[in-house]
Amino acid sequence: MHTFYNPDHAAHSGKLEMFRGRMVPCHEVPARQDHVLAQLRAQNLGPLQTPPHFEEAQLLRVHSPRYLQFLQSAWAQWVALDPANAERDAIPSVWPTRSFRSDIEPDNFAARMGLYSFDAGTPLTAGTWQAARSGANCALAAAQHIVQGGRAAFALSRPPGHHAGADFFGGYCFLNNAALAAQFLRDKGWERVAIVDVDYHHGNGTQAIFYDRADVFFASIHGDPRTEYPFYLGHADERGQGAGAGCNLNLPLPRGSDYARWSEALEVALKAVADFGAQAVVVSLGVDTFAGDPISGFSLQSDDYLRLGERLNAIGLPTVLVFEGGYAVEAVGHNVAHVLRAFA
Ligand code: Q9C
Ligand code: ZN
Repeated sequence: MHTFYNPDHAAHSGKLEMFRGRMVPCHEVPARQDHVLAQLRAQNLGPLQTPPHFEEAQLLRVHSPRYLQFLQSAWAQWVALDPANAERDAIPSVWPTRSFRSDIEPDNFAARMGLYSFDAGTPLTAGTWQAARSGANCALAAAQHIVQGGRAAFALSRPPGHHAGADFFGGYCFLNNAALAAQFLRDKGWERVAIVDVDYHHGNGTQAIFYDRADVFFASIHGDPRTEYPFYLGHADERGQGAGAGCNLNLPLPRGSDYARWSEALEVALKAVADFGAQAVVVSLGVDTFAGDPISGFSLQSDDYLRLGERLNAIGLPTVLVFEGGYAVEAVGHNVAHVLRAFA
């Protein structure tokens, strides 16, 4: 498996996230990617490369101009408010919920943070833009790799992406790497692309980006949003709208689900992908479905990731795998390596 890893990922290293009225250490830490890279090296799982630079125009295929403008200038504006801010991350604390306007971009920095986000668990740091930008390059490079005839490629992107929408961050995500990869494939002439999201959490950002489109199918297996983050999207009755009706498939499962139950949902998702007639697949590969994950509720075992890799390979389509969540930091390396090893 050809892997594109993010050389700049550690530039994004949030300090604290809001949890039950306190600030606690961030779960989404640089060591996550370091452990994956170490395992890929130790197990000789194929060539490892840093990605080339892709034009901003490629990001604009998925994200709005004003959101990208905000993200890349946010840290400088945060520090301009108070030089002492250089020592603390920027975290939103006010949001426009129902009945508020989102068409007018406020001048106030905190207000703009809230306009472009949906939780207080995703700190924006000095290096967030640099890291997210290079992470997106990884996803685009992996997509380019299969466009050029490769069977599969892995984007070891960090920070993750699937909670980020066209114009918002949250859930530790800023740029939607999987969506960027899928859109890249579309732009290179692949007519029908499927995204299979196996992260523990529903990929609300990816779903929203493609919800009214017939050319990109989105299937997701995740903790039931009635009890699990991101709570407000990911129900089974969300099937797509307009031209995209029927092109969205959510398979929520209860906390505690094991591989026997989870893999039944995987079969349903892969059957739908085949029925859709996908020509390529993008996998949002979160391994926070692992039993040992500190913030999630499924009970997959390390060996189950071998089954997952075999099953994804058996689809037989060109495949881009994009790293998403997984917070049992050391096990993340082994579990991702299992998927890639079994795929290859
Ligand atoms: N305070 C991904 O796996 N926080 N994002 C949960 C704990 C958000 C997970 C609540 C979890 C986001 C990419
Ligand atoms: Zn997740």
